[in-house]
Amino acid sequence: MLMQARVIMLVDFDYFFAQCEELRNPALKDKPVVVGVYSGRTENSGAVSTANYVARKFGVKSGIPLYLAKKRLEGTEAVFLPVDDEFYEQISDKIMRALRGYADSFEQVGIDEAYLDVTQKVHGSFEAASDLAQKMKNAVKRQVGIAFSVGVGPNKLVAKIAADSQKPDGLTVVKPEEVKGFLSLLPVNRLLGVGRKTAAKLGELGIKTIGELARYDVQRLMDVFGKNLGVYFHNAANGVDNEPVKETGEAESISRISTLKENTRDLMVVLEKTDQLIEDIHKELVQRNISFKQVAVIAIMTDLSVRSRSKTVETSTSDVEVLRRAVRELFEKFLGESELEIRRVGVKISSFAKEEAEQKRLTSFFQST
Ligand code: TTP
Ligand code: CA
Repeated sequence: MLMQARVIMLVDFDYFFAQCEELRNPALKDKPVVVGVYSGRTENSGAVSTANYVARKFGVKSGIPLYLAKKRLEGTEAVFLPVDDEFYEQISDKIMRALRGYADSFEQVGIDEAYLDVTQKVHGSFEAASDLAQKMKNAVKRQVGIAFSVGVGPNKLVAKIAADSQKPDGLTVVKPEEVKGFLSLLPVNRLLGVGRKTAAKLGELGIKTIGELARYDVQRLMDVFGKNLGVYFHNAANGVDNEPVKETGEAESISRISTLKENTRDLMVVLEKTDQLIEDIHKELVQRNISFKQVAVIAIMTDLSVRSRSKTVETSTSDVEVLRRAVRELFEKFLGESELEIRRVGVKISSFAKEEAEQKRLTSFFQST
């Protein structure tokens, strides 16, 4: 069977920590924003995690000392903020969740990058992939309020370099026939694994651009860098990369929790609230194309103690009715066992399985009959 060419995307959130800060405080948007890790020794000791593009115009970027950033931004309305990982994590999860649904397989890399294999989704078409990427950008902008850059290419290596080549809010598509031309004039340090030392070593061989590296005798590269690295450099420079997009684990549970209008022991009042939570959970379930086996309810009582009850349903399912019945059953039982009033209620599902694609299900159906 002929292997179909792959269509791979790399999504990279723009100036991520600083963009998150702009999201919760839009008044920051026109000012230089610097997010830093304060080491706490003196008021200004520490380093810049990232900065928005307004600050970058003043030469402020990831890794430089905070005192230097302060100096470069003197006389501006610059705002300096400490890193708030938990908040960025939350935003990141929201975006990742939204993106997953667009991919055949999805691999999150760190807090602000993800690879998507969309080959099937776009039937191998790079034009369709470009439209899909634009759709993703619009949807995330609308749903979460965050902008990102996308690179589209025939493999992870090209997708990544494509994404880097146009930021922020970029969309760069490199078709298979364009790969060599796209890479050839870029400096070698744009390749993963080529740091300062390697770049210097390559420079000694007269290799400055990826194109020069691509044309260089592979045997000589192997002599200088060893077999594995030599072959890797040769392939990478030629835009060859067969690394698959590896499905990364998704959050192991989905939960929603909410405060009741008034403290209660009334099952109907509780279920009215949990119905809203269930609807929300079910949306995410469908979006992520997974099914659950474990259902738990959480009750936070008026004395703020936290109680929970759980059960395992018979078969893995994504059926919202099964979820509703289980939640009802658990709360019925729980209310019979406790005396305090409930203040907040929660619903949590876990033990996920991937819902099989329709096609696979049909195939196994035919095989089993
Ligand atoms: P990057 O994707 O490298 O940078 P960025 O998202 O800030 O900017 P760009 O628009 O160029 O993509 O890093 C992602 C986040 O990781 C960044 O927002 C902050 C954090 N980070 C650090 O804390 N220290 C660092 O040295 C770097 C490079 C990033
Ligand atoms: Ca980024």
